[in-house]
Amino acid sequence: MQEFDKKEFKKNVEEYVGVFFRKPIEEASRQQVYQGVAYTVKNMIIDDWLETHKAYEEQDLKTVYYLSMEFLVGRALGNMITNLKADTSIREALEELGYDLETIEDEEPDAALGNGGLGRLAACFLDSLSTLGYPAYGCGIRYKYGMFEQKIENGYQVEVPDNWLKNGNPFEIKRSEYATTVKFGGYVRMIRDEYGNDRFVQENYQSVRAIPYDMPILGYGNHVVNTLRIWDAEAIDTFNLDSFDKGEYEKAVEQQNLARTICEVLYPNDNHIAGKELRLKQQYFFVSASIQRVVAKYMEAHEDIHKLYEKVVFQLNDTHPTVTVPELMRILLDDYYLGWEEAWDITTKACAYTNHTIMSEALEKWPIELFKRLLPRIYQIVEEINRRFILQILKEYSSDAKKIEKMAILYDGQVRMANLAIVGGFSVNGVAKLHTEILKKQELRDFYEMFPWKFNNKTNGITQRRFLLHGNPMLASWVTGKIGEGWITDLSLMEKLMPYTEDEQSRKEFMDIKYRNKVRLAAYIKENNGIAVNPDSIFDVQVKRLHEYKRQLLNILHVMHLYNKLKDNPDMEFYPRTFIFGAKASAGYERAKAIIKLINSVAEVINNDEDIQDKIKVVFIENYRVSNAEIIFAAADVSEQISTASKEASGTGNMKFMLNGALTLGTLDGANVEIVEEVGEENAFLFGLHSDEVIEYEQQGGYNPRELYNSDRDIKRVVDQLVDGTYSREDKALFAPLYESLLAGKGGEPADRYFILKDFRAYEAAQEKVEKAYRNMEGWAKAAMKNTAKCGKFSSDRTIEEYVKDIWHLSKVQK
Ligand code: CJB
Repeated sequence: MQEFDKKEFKKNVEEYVGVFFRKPIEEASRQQVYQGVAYTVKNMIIDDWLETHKAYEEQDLKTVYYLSMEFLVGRALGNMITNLKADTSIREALEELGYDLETIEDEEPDAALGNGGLGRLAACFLDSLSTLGYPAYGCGIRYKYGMFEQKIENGYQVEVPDNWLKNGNPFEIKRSEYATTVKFGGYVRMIRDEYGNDRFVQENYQSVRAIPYDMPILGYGNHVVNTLRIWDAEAIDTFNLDSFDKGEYEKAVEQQNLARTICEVLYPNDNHIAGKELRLKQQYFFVSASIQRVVAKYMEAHEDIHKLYEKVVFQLNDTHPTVTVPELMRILLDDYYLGWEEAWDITTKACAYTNHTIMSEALEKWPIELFKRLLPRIYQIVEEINRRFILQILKEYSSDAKKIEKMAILYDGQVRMANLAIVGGFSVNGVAKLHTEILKKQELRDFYEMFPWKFNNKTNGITQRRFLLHGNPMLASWVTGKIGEGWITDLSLMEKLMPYTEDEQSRKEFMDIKYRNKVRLAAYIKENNGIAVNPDSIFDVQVKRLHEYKRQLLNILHVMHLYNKLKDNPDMEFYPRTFIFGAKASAGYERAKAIIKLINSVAEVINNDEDIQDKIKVVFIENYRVSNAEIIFAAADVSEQISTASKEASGTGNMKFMLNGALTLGTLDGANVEIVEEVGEENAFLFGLHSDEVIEYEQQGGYNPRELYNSDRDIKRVVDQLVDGTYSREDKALFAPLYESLLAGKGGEPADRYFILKDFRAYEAAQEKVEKAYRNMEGWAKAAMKNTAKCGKFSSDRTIEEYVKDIWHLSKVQK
């Protein structure tokens, strides 16, 4: 990139607006100006993008292909400006044009091609890969509709389609020259080729054209631009034949429909598998297109397919892209005519798998009938992988039938994707220390015993470029003022802030910034929710997907309990609190949706009760997403990380809060364990059952919440308030499903499966400690600053360096 030239920049914006909208800039809408700015910024990085790829080719560097159904990248413009280090100059240029940068940024829809943590992690990883200068592609799907937009109507979640492409996407480039064909269905026939070899060919299939769109992923200040390649489907044009019979015509129509539906919408499930046929089509579609292109590109520059793994590594983001294993085998066997052993050697050296959850409802299993019908050749290959693997089990464990039952890839009419991913790759990693230990000792124990060398931990991380530099500019410049700007690319340097925790003036500055960020969030809440909140109150925040295991219900039951106490005892000591929630529930997840309604109903009652004099406010922020997350993290005092121990594989929101100086109130789950290790127990609030206790109860079929309910008046009171109309005057049965989930369970599921009542008193006690700690402002300020100072480990830069060293073995590009 050349030096920034303000005049040139403004001229370009005006020209783009003119060319696209035939308007002088003074008459253009804000959206049109945004488009002009976006194209201008894209223009600024195009040369770097080209040169990066040229350098990769010249240096013949190994590349990681991060295969993921989700990339929750959010908005691109602000991120690019940040990473171009052009924030100040572009801000100035825009001001001269009569706009402020934030207003223009707000015109961009979030690219919400993901549900939550898993998709956002993929986006942070791409940012780090570019910033560190490693060759990488993100490979995914260009969903026409991303994560739905959430509206709250009368307290209920309503899902609105997210038509993020309606104004086009200025940052993408359609690469029709790399289109490939992906085949579904039909049958497999064996033929004998001219050399007398048996070959398998798929016949009578339906196919779609996969078209890649590339989006640039800019490194911070280093001119490295990697690519997020997302695939769209187009129909293969079979209608241009001169004539066709009935069968051909129907097939052409079916192919059109297939192409239309595949990339239509992201499944809005988090930690839960819906098992829909279309989802398997999506998986194979983007995997097949990606792998075909990767192999073709490799062969353009190399002779020997046997060495593919020296230049290529596929990271499977959860089991969703596991068909990578048989697809690569298919290409090697059927297109390159390799023998099974050779093909298997290459495949198992090229694939690596990340596990993101132990929730059983998230374990992907496909009915064999469906899998075979949709992917007949792939199924054959999976069968052979399974056959050989079972022989291996038999060899190592002779006749231990239990081993086969647990480890087989095909079992009980199902294809078990995790087992396939483990067997078909060289690495299996969990996403936090505790999670990896649980995988090794419990969930994947048999596999760990058989392949101990494959298992490793990679504790998640987040990018400080988005979640501090961009999201919290006041704190970012304060940090830079104290310790210089090295932290932007080396977060471990934040440790240098430690001495300032002892300095009164610095603490004052730090808390003053927190206050101003609370004012910013209060303004957002006022504008979006119409609720006035007091920035002097404690901002206690739980933002994440709505899931029973994340226990938003524990949080709101505790709010109900506090309200009861205040009503009983209006003069009790009480530090004003604002409880802030933000969460989307999967569209079909009834209990999760009932919890959203409950939070809003509780908010309605409490926020309008003059008796309690605004001591408690409850706010549910509509449509929680990457762009408003940045504002929320910056303003938080308390970070609620209260999942049932063992259930949250890592969590990454916890890290974003820490970075922004919030104190964790949490269980010993996921990465909370490591956060507390870094910052010290005295600077966090821990409570609740430990993971081994939870696992032990689970092995006994649960515990008896009724005993607790009957013996603890306060618990009984809040639980009863779910069904006595306190929060649902118009319909007492509204929250009955939640009441029942706590006391009765359903369909073999234990009562209070997530130990909400069991942990209630411990949570209450921890909350009391929070209040006490906050009253000591100096102590709180010190602890908050320590959180920021000790967050170095949680940069995704650190995580990526570990993946590179232990799994991917990449070299940095020389530029
Ligand atoms: N995760 O977001 C999802 N979706 C899933 O289907 C499974 C797991 C989350 O992945 C994050 C990134 O690794 C973790 O931090 C989080 O604990 C996990 O729930």
